[in-house]
Amino acid sequence: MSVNLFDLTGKTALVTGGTHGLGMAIATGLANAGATIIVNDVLPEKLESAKKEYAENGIKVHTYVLDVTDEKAVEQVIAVMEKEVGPIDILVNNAGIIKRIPILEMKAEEFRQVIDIDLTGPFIMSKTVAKGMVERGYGKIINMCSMMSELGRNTVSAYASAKGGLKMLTRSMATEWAKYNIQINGIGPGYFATDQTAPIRVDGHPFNEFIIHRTPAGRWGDPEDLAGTAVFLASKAADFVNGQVVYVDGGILATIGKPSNEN
Ligand code: GCO
Repeated sequence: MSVNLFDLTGKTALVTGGTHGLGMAIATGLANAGATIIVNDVLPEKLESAKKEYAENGIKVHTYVLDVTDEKAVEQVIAVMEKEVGPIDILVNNAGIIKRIPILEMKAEEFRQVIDIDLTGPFIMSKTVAKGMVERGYGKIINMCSMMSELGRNTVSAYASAKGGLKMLTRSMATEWAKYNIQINGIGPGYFATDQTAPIRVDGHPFNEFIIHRTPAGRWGDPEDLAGTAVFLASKAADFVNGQVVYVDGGILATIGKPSNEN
């Protein structure tokens, strides 16, 4: 009998910040592959509107208010999630913020806030959820890295530092936890059409033109472009893949780019 390597039926996935954008697209992909979905956010109202949006697409999600940087709350709420919904088999560390401020103008507190949410949050979430995964001898952790895990850009120093660190945290988790049959990998999106990039994506904005020209695929990513990679990394098909970051970037990291007069 052939086995569907990508079937997530019977698995429970927690997607942090899965109330919009890339997180929602990933959670939708995991749900369509059979997973039961839990999402968290710090704002109850965002959870309410997300629940409705998922339901419109035929997906029932379990929602919990949780700040991924609050270690005590994470321990308490993960215990409640696992009691009410079931053991978390798949953790997607997606919740994150960005602050676009030149280094010379950025306050240390602003830098710390980005590192706290984008890097320390995944550390806290992973070490808490991994305890159960170790006991069960099974787990999948997917860390939302970025092409900023590899390259810098003006004004995003804190975000790039966090995402570079998240790549190395991914490798460190794989080093320590692979022996428990836990696979920990990252997804590195290129430039995607989301609320987070809306300010730099408006028609006529120089950065919009730059990205379209700099990306070999010639377009911004659509959040749905990420679902397949997330399902792959969450599935049996990736049981021997560990510590990797899969870049879903339209080819941007493959090239130094081309002159403005070349197609
Ligand atoms: C920016 C963008 C990037 C992308 C993404 C790229 O300001 O450069 O927001 O950070 O969102 O992270 O992988």
